[in-house]
Amino acid sequence: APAFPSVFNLADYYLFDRLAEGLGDKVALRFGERAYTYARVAERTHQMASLLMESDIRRGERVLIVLPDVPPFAWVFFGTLRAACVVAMANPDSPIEQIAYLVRYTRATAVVTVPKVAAGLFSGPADGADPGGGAGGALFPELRRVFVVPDAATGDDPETVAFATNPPPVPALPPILELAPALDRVEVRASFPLVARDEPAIWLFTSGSTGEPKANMHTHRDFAFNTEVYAKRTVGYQQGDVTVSVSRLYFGYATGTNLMFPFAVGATVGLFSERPTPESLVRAIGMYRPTIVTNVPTMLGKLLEHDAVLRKEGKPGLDLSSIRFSLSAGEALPEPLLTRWLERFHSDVYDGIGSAEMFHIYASNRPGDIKPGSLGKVVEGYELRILPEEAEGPGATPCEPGEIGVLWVKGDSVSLGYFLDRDKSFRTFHGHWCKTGDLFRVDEEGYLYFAGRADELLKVSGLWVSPIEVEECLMHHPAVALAAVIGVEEDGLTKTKAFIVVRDGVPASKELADQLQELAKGRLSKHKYPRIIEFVADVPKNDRGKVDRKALRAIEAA
Ligand code: 3SK
Repeated sequence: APAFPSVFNLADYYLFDRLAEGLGDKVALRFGERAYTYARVAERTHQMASLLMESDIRRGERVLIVLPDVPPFAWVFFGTLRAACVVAMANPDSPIEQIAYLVRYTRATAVVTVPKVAAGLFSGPADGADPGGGAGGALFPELRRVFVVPDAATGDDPETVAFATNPPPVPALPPILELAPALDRVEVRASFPLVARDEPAIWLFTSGSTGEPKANMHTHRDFAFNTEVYAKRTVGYQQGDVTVSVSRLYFGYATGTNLMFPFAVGATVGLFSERPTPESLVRAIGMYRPTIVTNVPTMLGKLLEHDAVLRKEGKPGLDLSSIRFSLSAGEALPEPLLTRWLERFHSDVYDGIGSAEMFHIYASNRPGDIKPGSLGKVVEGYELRILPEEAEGPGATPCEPGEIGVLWVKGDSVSLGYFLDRDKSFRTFHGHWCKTGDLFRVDEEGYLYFAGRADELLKVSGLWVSPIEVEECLMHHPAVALAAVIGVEEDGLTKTKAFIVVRDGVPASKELADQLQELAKGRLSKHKYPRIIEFVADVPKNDRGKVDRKALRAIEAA
C-alpha cells in the first residue's frame, strides 16, 4: 500500500505539488471561455485559506460548500484544506430545509454558497416554513460566516459579486460576504498550519434508505490512498487528460474523478454548471474535448438515444472521439446498455463500485479488462469478502463463488465513522473493514456482480428476489430504456412490480408487457418474473441520478 509522510496535507498532494513540478502555467480549470492555470488556482487557494483564518474559522471546523460546478468550488475546497479546516459539501439545488439540516448537523462555522441558498437559510422558504435559520440565523449557533458566489446558473459571473442587484431579504446575524472581492482584498498569510496525515480532511455524506444523511469522517491520507491505487494505477489518469463530469462536484464520486484525480496528475478539468442533460453534456464535450468523462448509467442511455435520434434525422451522430474512457458508478450499469455503448462508440466505460464510506471506488473494470454486467475486480490495495447476511464480523466463512452475500471491504481509505452516530458506526465499521450492506456475488475469475441493497431484497412466495436482477433482465428487451422494480402488497402478499420507461417512439402495449414477463420467466428463476408491469414516462431519481425506489414505493402507496 502507498505510504504518506506523517505531516501531509491534501492541498499539497493535489495542488501545490503541481507548482513544485513546474506545472504552474498549465491550465488546471476551464469554465466556458475562461481558463485558470495551476498558479492561479493556487493563488486563489492561499487567499481562501487566509480569508478563513482571518474570519476566525479554526482548525478542524467544518466549511460547508454548497456550490454548483464553478471554478470557486476548487479554491474553496483546497483553501479549506490549506487552512486545516474540514470540507463538507452539499447540493445547492437541495430543498432549503435539507441544507439547513446539514448546516446544523455539521456544526459548520462557515458556509460558501449561492445567493438563493444564503437568502433561503436566513429568510425561510416561500411557503413560510422556517428551515431553522429564519430568526436571523439564531438556530445556526456555530455559524460565523457565509460567503456568497454569484450563481452561474442564473447567468451571473461566479467571480464577481452576488448581491449587487439582489440583496438578501433580511439582514442575517452571521455576516454574509461576497467571496470574490473578499479574496481580492485579503492579506495572504506567509504560512499555514501543518496538518497530520490522519487529521480529518473531508466529510462525505451517505444517504441510507432511512433517516437523515450521515457524514463519513475521512482523513487526509484516505483520499491520497485511493487516488494512488484507483485513479493512477487502475484506470490510469494522466497529465495530458482533460476531464468532464455528469455528476456534480459536491458528490464524492465527482469530487474524486473531476477535481482531485485530475489535479493529482496535473491534468485539466472542464466544468459546466448547467443541469446535466444530453444537450449540456454534448456542448461541454464539444467545447473541452475531454479524454475522460465521469458518467452514470442513465446518462449513457440518454446519450445513446440522443445519438440515435440525430442519425434518424439524417444528421451526423455524436462525436465522442476525444474520449479515452468514461467512468460509470453510482448505480448498476446494465450489460445490454454497456454492450450497445461499446458497439456504437468503440470507447471504453469502466464501471466500478465505491461509496462515501470508502471515499471512492474499490472495485472496477479497467483498461483491457472489461466484463459487461460486472463491476470488475478489486482495486489493488483493497480486500473484498462476500459474507452471509447474518455475518457479524469480517472473519465469517465467505460465500461460495456464485452465491449472493453482503460485500465487506477493507482498505486504508475507510471512514473514521459516522459523525454523531456511534450505533450505525458500530454496525458498519469493524476495524479496517466496512460492511457495505450491498449484495454481491463473485464469479470464479473474481469479477463482482451487484445484486441490490440487502435492505431492498423482496420476499416473494417465500423466496428472495433482488429488484436489480429483475431490472437488469428487463433491460435486455430492445424496447426498454429503463426499468425499476419494487415490491407491492396485494391481498397481504408481496408481488414484484416493474415500472418501465420505453425507448423513444416505442408504443407501450399489452403485447410488450407480455413479452417482458416472458423474457423474465425465460432468463430468471420462475418466482422472479414481475407480476405487474406499468409503463411510465419516467421514474423518480435521487440527486445522484440513482433510481429512487423509496420514492417509487411512496408514490405507489399514496
Ligand atoms: O456511488 C457512490 O455512492 C460513490 C460515493 C462516493 C464516491 C464514489 C462513489 C462511486
